[in-house]
Amino acid sequence: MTPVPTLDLEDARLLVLTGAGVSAESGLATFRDSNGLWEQHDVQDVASPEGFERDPRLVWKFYSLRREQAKTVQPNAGHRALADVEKRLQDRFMLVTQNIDGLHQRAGSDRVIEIHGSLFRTKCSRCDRAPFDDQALYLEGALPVCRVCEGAGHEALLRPDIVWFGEMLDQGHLRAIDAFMRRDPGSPSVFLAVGTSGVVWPVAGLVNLARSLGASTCLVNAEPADNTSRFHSFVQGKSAEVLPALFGLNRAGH
Ligand code: BJW
Repeated sequence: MTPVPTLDLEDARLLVLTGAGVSAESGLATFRDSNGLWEQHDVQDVASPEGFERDPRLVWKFYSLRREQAKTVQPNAGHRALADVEKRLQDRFMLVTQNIDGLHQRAGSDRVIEIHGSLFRTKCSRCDRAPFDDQALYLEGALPVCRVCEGAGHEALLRPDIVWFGEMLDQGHLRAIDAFMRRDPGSPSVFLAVGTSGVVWPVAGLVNLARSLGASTCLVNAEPADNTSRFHSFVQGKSAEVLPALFGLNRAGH
């Protein structure tokens, strides 16, 4: 681990972006590391609308197994450090997670935007009824169908409420992030990205927006990310070790 500075958050707003690396120390596989999810699955088969159309059973199996596994693991010290700093900063804090595993909320984070969706919500593949909480596993037997569509004489499968490749992110989420970043112009702000390879857009571009608005930017990652050069500082290390130190939580009194 490289030496870890302590972030000066006095009066500052903090926007944190997390990715799969944050949950790695809880035991969940990342996507692009060796032995990651994309090494075992073709991304177009399990994480695209076309893949779902071709083989919905395969897609439901992939997400049902991840649903099952996410419930058996626990948040780690990195998740807890972020929940702790949120308690200190209150409305000066926002957490944007690309993770769909719910571990931030289980660690106590409230101000969370799940920008790529949630493993624990399901929606209709056809109509625009609101997504609903769902813990069910669809590993065998009939696949779930939308009762609303059925009532209207259409056949439509339910699908995970997850943003797949080629799909738009929620515009309300993007507006909320933009508004948070633009609030109180002139006051200090910090953008911190943790455990993400910086490969997937549009989220990989948030660092550019943050910089254009004058934020100081920091990346914490186990290895250099695709967009490392866009950050003012890079701390190489594991998030469960780096985050508590970065927020000064290892000092006496915390
Ligand atoms: C640790 C660690 C430890 C490990 N501590 N660190 C502009 C340019 C090029 C392409 C595009 C573009 N704009 C849009 C696109 C297309 C596409 C895209 O980005 N493609 C690129 C891959 C080339 N984007 C989209 O389609 C998005 N939609 C969109 O933009 O709509 C408009 C549009 C559509 C089409 C064309 C143009 C515009 C939607 C993206 C949806 C992503 N969904 C996924 C899967 C679903 C969720 C799921 O199944 O879980 O979300 S993809 C997958 O990648 C998942 C993740 O959230 C996401 C990011 O991955 P993440 O979190 O960074 O994980 P890894 O594995 O990549 O990295 C982990 C890192 O952690 C590593 O670096 C490790 O070193 C590190 N690490 N242990 C600290 N202990």
